[in-house]
Amino acid sequence: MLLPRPFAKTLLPHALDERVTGYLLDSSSGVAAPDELSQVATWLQSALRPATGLLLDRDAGGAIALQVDDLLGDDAYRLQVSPEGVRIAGGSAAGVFYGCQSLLQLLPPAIFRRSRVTGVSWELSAVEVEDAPRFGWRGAMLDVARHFMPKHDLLRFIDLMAMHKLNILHLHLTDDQGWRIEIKRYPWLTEVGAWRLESQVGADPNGPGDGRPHGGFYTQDDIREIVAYAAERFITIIPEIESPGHVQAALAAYPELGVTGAALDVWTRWGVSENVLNAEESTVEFFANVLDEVMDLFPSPFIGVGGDECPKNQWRNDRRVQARITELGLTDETALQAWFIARLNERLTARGRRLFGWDEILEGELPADAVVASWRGMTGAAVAARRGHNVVACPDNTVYLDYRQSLAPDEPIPVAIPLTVEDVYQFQPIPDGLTDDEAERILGGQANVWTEHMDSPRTIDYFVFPRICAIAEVLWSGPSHNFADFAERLDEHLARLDAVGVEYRRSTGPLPWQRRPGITGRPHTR
Ligand code: TNX
Repeated sequence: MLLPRPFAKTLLPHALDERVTGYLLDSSSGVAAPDELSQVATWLQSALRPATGLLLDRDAGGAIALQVDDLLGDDAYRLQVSPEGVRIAGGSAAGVFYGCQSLLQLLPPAIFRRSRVTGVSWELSAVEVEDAPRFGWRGAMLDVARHFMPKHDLLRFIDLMAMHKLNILHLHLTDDQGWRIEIKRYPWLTEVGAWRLESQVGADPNGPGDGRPHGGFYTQDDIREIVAYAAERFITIIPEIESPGHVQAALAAYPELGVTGAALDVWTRWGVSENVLNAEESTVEFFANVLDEVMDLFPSPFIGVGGDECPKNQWRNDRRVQARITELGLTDETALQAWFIARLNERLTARGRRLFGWDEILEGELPADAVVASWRGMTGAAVAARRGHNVVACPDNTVYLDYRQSLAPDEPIPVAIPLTVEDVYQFQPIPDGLTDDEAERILGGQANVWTEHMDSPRTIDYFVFPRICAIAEVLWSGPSHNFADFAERLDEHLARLDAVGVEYRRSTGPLPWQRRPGITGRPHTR
């Protein structure tokens, strides 16, 4: 039996077809899986146990059978529910995992509760679902630099990503306002760089600060734990170490990396600091050494080096930097930035990794293998794809989840333009006008969660949900978007988010998640 609606969705309609008998999960049910799927089986048991109280033992006979089917595409799965039981086949372990996520959605939303729920019958409708993602890069970028997210909360965020079949977590680990990863060779990066005296309040850089110290960092052991936890959920973590701008926290720790050499604080303001790296060989070496430790920790094929928003004033006005430009035979400051990125690229490619950076890295020579994150709209995506680069689409005017969610005066922070659920649902990761070959270079897209104005997991919940549900669906499903259909399924999905305890933004007004009329244009303030 096929689903009554066309399939390829991240959010499943709950009531599928009540006339057909399905399968009841009870104490006789077990999970059966070959060894290669034991990790997924364990995950499924732990997902089903808290609410149901069922053991679902591996040797109980196995009414839930997991298997790999080589005929299916890598991340694809087939999910069958009949009165005899449940069968989940995947093209790979990841595919089986996505099938398990769909299985949870077929159960009553209370399955997502973390404690025993009584009086619920854990019944599954009879279905047959075949599904596969559209894109291989279904991501979220989380900025743990502006506000540190403790490990426990980060693991929870990873679980929420997995629930939405997202598979890439781009972790923004360093910025002007904080350095969040232990680097053994340079301990002051975290001893000094992970802590700031206070934080700017709201959008006004000239207003008073909040007077509260803020900080924190992940030890290398923490990172190993986080990477493993994500891998068990088929999520790759892509670390990002910003350079040559957005580095004031590093300069506070090691002022010799800077142009002026002046003593600096870890920045307490938002925005883009003027303080950038100098162009000495020793500075390149410092950052390459940092990347070495980062590569030891993160198996990801892609390593982020940042490259965005590097103000050039200090370079323009500094004699030593100007002498370096001449010495290196470069034309100007833009070429210097490209030179810096290319030097880091050498260290990454020497270890078989690929450089990943923001679209500013297109402003100059860029190694062919580099992957470009297009954030200033979709222009960078088109340019990069035409030049032969792989692209990740994350245009700020569609998928920036720090942007406000309405024009209402009670939005926590009036950042930029409003982006409603419907707005983000219009996300088209492939820009218009590309040839088929060029379009192939778009790996997918990601939601970007910048945290200047999010100082707790609760606030992050509010900004991220339910907008990320819409982005996850766009990245999983085909190019045709039917918002009305999605909105209906989203309504059902909110019950799941409630059960998990996500403090999403509740809709107001008669047209819950719809675009407010009359709002156009790009943001000018952030
Ligand atoms: C621009 S997007 C930035 C971030 C800010 C964000 C705020 C990008 C590559 N750089 O540093 O946090 O705007 O919306």
